[in-house]
Amino acid sequence: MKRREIITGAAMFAAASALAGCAKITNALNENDAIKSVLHAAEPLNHAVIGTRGEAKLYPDSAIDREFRVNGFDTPSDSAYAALRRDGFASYKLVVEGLVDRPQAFTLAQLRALGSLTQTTRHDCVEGWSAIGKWSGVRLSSVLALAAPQTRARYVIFHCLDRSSDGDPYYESLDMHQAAHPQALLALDLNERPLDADHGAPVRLRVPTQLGYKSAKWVGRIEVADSFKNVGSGKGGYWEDQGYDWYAGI
Ligand SMILES: Nc1nc2c(c(=O)[nH]1)N[C@H]1C(S)=C(S)[C@@H](COP(=O)(O)O)O[C@H]1N2
Ligand SMILES: [Mo]
Repeated sequence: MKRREIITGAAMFAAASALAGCAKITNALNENDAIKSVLHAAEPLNHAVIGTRGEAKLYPDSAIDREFRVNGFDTPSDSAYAALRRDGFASYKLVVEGLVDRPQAFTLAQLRALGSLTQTTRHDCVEGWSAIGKWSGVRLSSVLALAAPQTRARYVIFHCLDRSSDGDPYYESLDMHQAAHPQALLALDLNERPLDADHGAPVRLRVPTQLGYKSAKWVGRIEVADSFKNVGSGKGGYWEDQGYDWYAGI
């Protein structure tokens, strides 16, 4: 836990680049159920061990589930989203703001120009289903680095374009440590095609080291903050506000 507390903000992004350059770390932890259950019994240890250094298993193309299930709230149908959709998201901008030195608003073309990372990983929903998909997009840490998080920054909050049936916006959050994970991806493509609306077009988060609800769809705005206590009911995400675990490590 000490480690997590002392590494914050800008320092994390230097560390992220170093991690991203490392040879692939063993997946033994992910595959060893005995070790996993011990880790789950000790949540702080789990976070420390798997939080950034463990990597989710990568699958071959032959393992891809061609029908990737759709789950969660309804695809946004408000006029703003409908307008974005109508022009193929040409007018969409991903805003990155908050405790950053250089606020950003990226078009999809600009995001794609940042370089593409592809990873075939398994999405695990707490409801008890999984699906393997080939996700491509831009590394979250690359996008954040361009915005230059301030040293006070502790969390990255993802504000989504959809709402619950009660009208509550979907949102999620990662700490700087999780956001720096080399597999944390802002996905633009699923199975080599631009994300369709139901899977979160035009941009969704994919964090294969954490449960499915962390992988926020329809991301409209990324806020870098020192706390998430003033967002939603203050627990760090829509489902966390309903009592789900914030860390949600797999
Ligand atoms: N914005 C938003 N993101 C979301 C959700 C949602 O309802 N709204 N549902 C989450 C849950 S519980 C799961 S399992 C996955 C489902 O993603 P999929 O529809 O691509 O399978 O999205 C996650 N991200
Ligand atoms: Mo889920």
